[in-house]
Amino acid sequence: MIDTMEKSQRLMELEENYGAHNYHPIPVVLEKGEGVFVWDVEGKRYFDFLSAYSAVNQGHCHPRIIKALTTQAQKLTLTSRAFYSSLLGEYEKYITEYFGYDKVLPMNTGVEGDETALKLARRWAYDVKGVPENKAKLVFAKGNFMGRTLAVISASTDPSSYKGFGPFMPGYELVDYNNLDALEQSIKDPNTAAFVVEPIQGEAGVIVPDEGYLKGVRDLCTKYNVLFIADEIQTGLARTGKMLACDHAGVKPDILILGKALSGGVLPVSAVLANNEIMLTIKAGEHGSTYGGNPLACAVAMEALKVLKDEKLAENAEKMGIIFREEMNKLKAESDVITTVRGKGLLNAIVIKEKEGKTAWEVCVKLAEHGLLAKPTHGDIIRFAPPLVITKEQLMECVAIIRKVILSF
Ligand code: IF1
Repeated sequence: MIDTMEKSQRLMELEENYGAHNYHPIPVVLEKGEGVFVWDVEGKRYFDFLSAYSAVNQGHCHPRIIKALTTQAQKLTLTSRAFYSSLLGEYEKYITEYFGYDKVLPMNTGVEGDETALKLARRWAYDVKGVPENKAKLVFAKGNFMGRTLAVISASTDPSSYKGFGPFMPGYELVDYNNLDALEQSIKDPNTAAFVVEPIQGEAGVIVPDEGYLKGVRDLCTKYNVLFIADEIQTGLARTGKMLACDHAGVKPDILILGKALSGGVLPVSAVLANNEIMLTIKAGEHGSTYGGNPLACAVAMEALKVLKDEKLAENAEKMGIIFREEMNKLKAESDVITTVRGKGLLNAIVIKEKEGKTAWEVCVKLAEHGLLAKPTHGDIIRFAPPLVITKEQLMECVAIIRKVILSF
């Protein structure tokens, strides 16, 4: 036992000594994953309730997605966009029909998807809406999280994202999330290109807006000829109980950004979807990426999308989410450690009340000891987002673990 614990210790020290210190992980060293489970280097098994921040919605190492990956990897992995490839067009047809848009622009990481959408919005504002050069305004909701590049941290209200990285991008305006009056005040400015919003704010702590908010956003954006851009990188792809979180409200964004689970956690694949009026404003040579739309990504993304539908993962997320929140609310009634339970589908969070100096971090460390991995955000919030393939029996086992840990505080 001591011998094996030493293995974890040694590997954590390696990261500490040779890696940048831009993360503070839970002290668990993982080496294998399958479905809802991951195993550490000592062979201990855990339920994964983070799912790599919702990138492994389809479950770890999904056999169909891995097969698509390995088959394609032996054939052709990268051509660059200097040439056509045999899979790109097929993938583009598949994903645009899947989500109902004219065109897709393939990128890799989520933040590149966001950057692409911002560039498209500015270009559309100049070429289509007629905004004077360099005057386009982009509007964001406070509490947003879109990743780590300078363009998106320029819109952040979280000091841990932006502090010490200025100067920031001009032409931005921030409005309160979930506030339609504030949005209208901002976007009625005729120079407004777009409003960018997460349908449910993830990093902010799984903040679900009021019923009617997204419908209101859609209507206001239409009224003022402003693009409605939805960042569904975390909320999309069945996570919240529908294919897209916007589907709950029955609204369609002008630009849809996807990432994370678009590859089932296999490699970075993101996509920006829009209709021709917007997408065709960017011409050859004006935007791109070496790896964007590579054959490997095309093969994997198509299979990852097929798995979501074939395995009815949105339906399962919806059902399991209802049970999970019900159980967490029961627990909340029994323990004053939990102050709030919220979420949609299998994107959920509980808020932990600090008790005798015990914090959400310590709850997560104890959960890990009991075989369940989750990570705190903003000090007192714990996000619970298991792979969507979780069964009711597994979910109830996890509820029992969470119960035991919470009641021990
Ligand atoms: C990290 C949180 C999740 C995102 C939305 C774009 C991106 C993300 C809505 C960028 C990324 C991540 C990245 C991860 C932590 C994380 C996160 F805790 F910050 F809030 F998922 F819950 N839009 N989210 O959530 O995508 O460029 O990273 O592929 O370690 O920074 P990316």
